[in-house]
Amino acid sequence: MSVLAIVPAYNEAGTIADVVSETRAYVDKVVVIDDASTDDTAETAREVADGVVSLPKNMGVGGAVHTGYLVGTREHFDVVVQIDGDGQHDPADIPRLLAKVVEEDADMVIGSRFLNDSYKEYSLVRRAGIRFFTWEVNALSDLNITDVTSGFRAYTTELLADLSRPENSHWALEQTLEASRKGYKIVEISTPMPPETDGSQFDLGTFLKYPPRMLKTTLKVLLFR
Ligand SMILES: Nc1nc2c(ncn2[C@@H]2O[C@H](COP(=O)(O)OP(=O)(O)OP(=O)(O)O)[C@@H](O)[C@H]2O)c(=O)[nH]1
Ligand SMILES: [Mg+2]
Repeated sequence: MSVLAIVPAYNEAGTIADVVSETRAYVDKVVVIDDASTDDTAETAREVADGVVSLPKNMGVGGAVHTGYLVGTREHFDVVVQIDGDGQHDPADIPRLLAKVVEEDADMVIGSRFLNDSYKEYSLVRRAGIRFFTWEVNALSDLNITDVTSGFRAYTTELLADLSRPENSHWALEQTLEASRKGYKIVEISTPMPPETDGSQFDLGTFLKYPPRMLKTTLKVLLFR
């Protein structure tokens, strides 16, 4: 089984080298998707990664990971692992993600922070948001997952080739719902995931913008996919 790891990174110069070198131990190739970072992320990544795709402008996490999926499908890997460049995901958990693909024929494996105590370290607002999105996806599909917003995942490229281009926001909800409705097997494993201490993107403004954007994404999947 050939495995590509993709690492979305936006201004992660401080962590990207460690993430890449630790990830390399578990996969065949590591490609960093530099989302038009304004710091030294791209330069640092070029020293350690097997490949770096530098996007011409900032596309957001959805655009960055979708670029990585294209690398995986075009280079004919069997599986793509997605791991954040900020160090919140532990590369040592990658073998357990891959084991689900091999042993249980899963097409998507999600690393969940709700199957261990990590979630308790997140703010109540953030926890409520994640729980709500997860509830929504479970209600609209036959899934019973716990952490739909997790960015620590493994996929077969067969599934990735069948996914539509995601919105830049709510990519996780969108792709999970779409894959489930298309009949792919989606499972979770427990992965510790401490919250970002170095400035989170989540503030009250982000939280307020979520409901309308999420409704749009959900309706799109339900009506057109
Ligand atoms: N915030 C942000 N992250 C991006 C972007 N493009 C790629 N990324 C990367 O996508 C990954 C996930 O983004 P994070 O901002 O850490 O999202 P998160 O882990 O859900 O949220 P935090 O708990 O705040 O870290 C990180 O590796 C980022 O560097 C972008 O435009 N904005
Ligand atoms: Mg993060």
